[in-house]
Amino acid sequence: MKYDVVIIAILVTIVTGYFYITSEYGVSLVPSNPASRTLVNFTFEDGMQGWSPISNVKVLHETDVVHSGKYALQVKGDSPIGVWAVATSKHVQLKNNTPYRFSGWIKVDSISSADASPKIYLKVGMYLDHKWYRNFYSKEYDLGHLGSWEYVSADFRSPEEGSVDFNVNVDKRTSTKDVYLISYIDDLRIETL
Ligand SMILES: [Ca+2]
Repeated sequence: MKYDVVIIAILVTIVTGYFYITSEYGVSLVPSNPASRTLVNFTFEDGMQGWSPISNVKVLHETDVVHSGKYALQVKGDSPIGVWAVATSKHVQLKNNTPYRFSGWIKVDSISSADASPKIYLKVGMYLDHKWYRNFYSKEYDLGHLGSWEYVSADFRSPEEGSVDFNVNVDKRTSTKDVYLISYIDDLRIETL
């Protein structure tokens, strides 16, 4: 390949997600990205994608405040003492003994609590043979920059045996605090590593 052809191939790869192999005989396409690695992608562009609120919270299909595209999910309301999660996704099946990365974007506009230090996380709840097994938490949302979108992630590996599935949650990481919040989530993804 000539130098300029290599540059063009790199640019095309970045823009399209495909790597074009050029030769004097023609051009062929090799997927370089990893759409096939994405197990689930909560973009909310086609609806609520199976998300539901817990307790007194509401989830709404959001059109004004988005991380990307035209829609996000608004999570708003009072999560009382006695529950951990604020909102939850549908359950999705996982392969056994596989490394995964959960990542996503969350924006908290307002948070208050009778407790002095309420916190908000994204969480992957893992289920083994249809019973809760363990949780994987992102770092907490940085309440020092309320109103900003923040990227959070968590890596985990699925168990070697058994039927494994998960859901994704907006979560307080405690059941002993009430929290009232106005928040948004978008582009939440689980992919294999
Ligand atoms: Ca979106």
